[in-house]
Amino acid sequence: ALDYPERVNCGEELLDRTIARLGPDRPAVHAGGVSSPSGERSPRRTWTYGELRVLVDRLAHVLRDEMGVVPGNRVLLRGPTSPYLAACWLAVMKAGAVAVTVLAAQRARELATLCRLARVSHALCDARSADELAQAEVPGLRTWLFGTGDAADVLRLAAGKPDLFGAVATAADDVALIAFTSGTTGVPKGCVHFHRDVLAVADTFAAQVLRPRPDDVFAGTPPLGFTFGLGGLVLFPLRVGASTLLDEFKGAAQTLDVIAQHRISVLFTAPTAYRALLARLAEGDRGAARALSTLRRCVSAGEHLPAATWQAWHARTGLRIIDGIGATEMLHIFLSAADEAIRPGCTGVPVPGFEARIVAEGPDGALVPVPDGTPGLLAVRGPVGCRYLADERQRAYVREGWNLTGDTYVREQDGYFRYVARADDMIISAGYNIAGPEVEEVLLGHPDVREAAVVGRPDARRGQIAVAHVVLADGVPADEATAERLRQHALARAAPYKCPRAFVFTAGLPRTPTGKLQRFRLREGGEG
Ligand code: 3SK
Repeated sequence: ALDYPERVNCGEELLDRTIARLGPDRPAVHAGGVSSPSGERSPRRTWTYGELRVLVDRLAHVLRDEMGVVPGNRVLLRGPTSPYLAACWLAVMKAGAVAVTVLAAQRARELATLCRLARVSHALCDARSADELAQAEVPGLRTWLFGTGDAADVLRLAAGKPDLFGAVATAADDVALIAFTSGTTGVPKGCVHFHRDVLAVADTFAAQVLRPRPDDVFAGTPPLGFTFGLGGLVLFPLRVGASTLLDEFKGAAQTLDVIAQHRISVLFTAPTAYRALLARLAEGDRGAARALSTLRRCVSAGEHLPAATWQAWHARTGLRIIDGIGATEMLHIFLSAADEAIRPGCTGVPVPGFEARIVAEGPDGALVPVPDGTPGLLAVRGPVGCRYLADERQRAYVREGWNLTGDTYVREQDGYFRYVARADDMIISAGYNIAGPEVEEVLLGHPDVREAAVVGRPDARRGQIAVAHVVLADGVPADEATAERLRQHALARAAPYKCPRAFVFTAGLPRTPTGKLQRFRLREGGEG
């Protein structure tokens, strides 16, 4: 059982306690070594745990003494992934304030809404992301920038501050973090998480499924404003004294290069990125294959990982991807499996500390468990859970003590949980229920297919028909012959009623800034 003391500060736990156990001289954070399209590499730099603590503690002094932040104040954190953004996050924790994490991709109008909902009083913002925040014109917001290089730069101010800051003795259930989710559409919801929640995700999924080591080097593509990235790139490595690359990189070529440069051993990314890496490896790039030799753990979340992608990655690299489902409401991953316990195509089993079951709504509105093998709503409970910031939707998410994540799942007889679809994404065609992800999985098994999304389109005769939006592999013609090949491929592997009745070839699929597929845009007729 997770038993945290009544007073615990997660920033202090992640930094000071780790230093107390392993000393200050281990590498903590790396940056740089990322090559631009012109081939120039950004300079590399590493901060030890001791150096990171000095930076964080000085920033905590700036927060308190210059910015006037008091415990409980909500501080917006905004910027591309960087050691400074992570240091600001840790400083906010140690100062006893509340980090309101947003994505660098969020626009002024969205930022204004988030600041209003979270009652943000202060902001710490990377100079590269400052314009949009200024345009948000948040009343009363006190914004401080880092990375300007001028006298008011928070980093300059920090340089003049003492090296040590006594962390505020927060209660285990004081609010540490507000993370926003709008799912794939809709009005944003602020998810409140406590200091103990931050530690709990590191002590459950990370400690018991991922099992990182102090000599691991972490990297990944999810931004720190997405709790998938915050956990994978900050909380999990620091909790065990490992090091982490905090820099921006994207696309298969940069990812492979970064893995090779920094000898990355733990990778966090999404299914789409694994497929893009596979496509790159298939081009026969020998250097690319060698680059992966340091990897020992690969984590996939953010979207369902099709068995075809898992198998292809395993066949190419020998590595077994650790799939997981998480949610901003739950802070991080709650169903997963590692090593020999992995069953490709199934997400896994409840992470130790969590319970999960499949339920349906009974006639009286109460939740009733459904038998194994039957699709139903995924319900989960554990050491973390959903606490929306003043939002009616709390009552729909947490029912009878269970968190209803909005996913349709099946629990197999052996206790493994298999993803079916988002509950509101089922396609109903001529009375049949079709789960888009199941058909996508079939299509992704065809070598001509790079990405696939299957959604419903209104149809006078059938109510809806399944339409496959497909990104083809390089060089495959987008023509009727290809559509026919894919149709035959699907017909040979899935019941005819599930097979797409139309194919749309597209250059890319619409995604949220956190990489989730926006099915509603495809349903509305939008493409990549
Ligand atoms: O939303 C998700 O998909 C997710 C996955 C893993 C960890 C955290 C999150 C929010």
